[in-house]
Amino acid sequence: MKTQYVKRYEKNPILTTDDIPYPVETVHNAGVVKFNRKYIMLFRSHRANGRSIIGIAESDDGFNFTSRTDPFMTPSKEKLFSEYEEFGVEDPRITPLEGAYYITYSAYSRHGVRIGLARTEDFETVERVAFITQADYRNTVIFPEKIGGKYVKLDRPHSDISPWAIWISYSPDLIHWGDSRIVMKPVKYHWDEMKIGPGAIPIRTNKGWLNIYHGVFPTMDGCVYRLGIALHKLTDPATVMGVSDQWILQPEDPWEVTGYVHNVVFTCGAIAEDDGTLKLYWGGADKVMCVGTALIDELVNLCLTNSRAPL
Ligand code: BMA
Repeated sequence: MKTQYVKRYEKNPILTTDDIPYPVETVHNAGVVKFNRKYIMLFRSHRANGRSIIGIAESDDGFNFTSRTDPFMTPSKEKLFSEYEEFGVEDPRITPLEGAYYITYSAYSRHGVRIGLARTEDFETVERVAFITQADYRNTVIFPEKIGGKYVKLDRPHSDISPWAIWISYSPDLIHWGDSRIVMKPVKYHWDEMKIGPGAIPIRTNKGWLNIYHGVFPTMDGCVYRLGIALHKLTDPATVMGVSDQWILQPEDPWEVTGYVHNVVFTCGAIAEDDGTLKLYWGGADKVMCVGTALIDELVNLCLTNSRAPL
């Protein structure tokens, strides 16, 4: 018998290249947020030159999405930003904060990969704010509220000495970040032993912040990307109260097993609904977008009752 923490939507995949009215090779790794009673999805697409842009799709129910006719973000032409985005923009995450929506994305260039911060109030126009890391960072999620008077982010610096892990840092203004500390590491000979990185924007629950992250396991047949969960203390998210020992989602459907990159489920967004359910969005094999539902309480309990050490 297999326990299912995430129930896949029966009509997956929910967005594919066939749905996009401009030429793209992939549709995946999307941030999702509720805005004006609609669901807004910002998704990553490879163009046929192998570099990525960010598109936008909308939905009334969180399952059926329609793409707009034009991409939402392409590499910036503005002087400061263009130098660091020339190879593409990837993996957007959207944090609702103080009446605006902040988008963190991976900016690729000849100088490496770093995290850009953009801002929109209406999902019609978008402005670049700043780069909020140096090179060799990916997977940045900003918490949807200030904690202890500071903005808080989780991200994943590259590392050669220790397996790639999740770090926390703090900011007074969303631009300058510091007080960084490691909060969670991969576990040796475990499903996430090679690297881990933050996925969806942390979800506030009454027992803590639910962090849905990805973990990577190397095999003779290439890497497998799965999703796991951790619970961080509400008032002090540097404290991890529990990390589920088991994954909650792994590549199983044909479009998760085979695609642009095989054996990948990768999340950049989830929506907590008022009825205690979660809509979890993930890219399948770096090629299509999928959705599933879960019970938030069940995930929280899994973090607390069947946990492994965070560090
Ligand atoms: C990571 C990133 C993700 C991608 C994953 C699997 O390094 O590039 O955007 O989904 O690999 O290919």
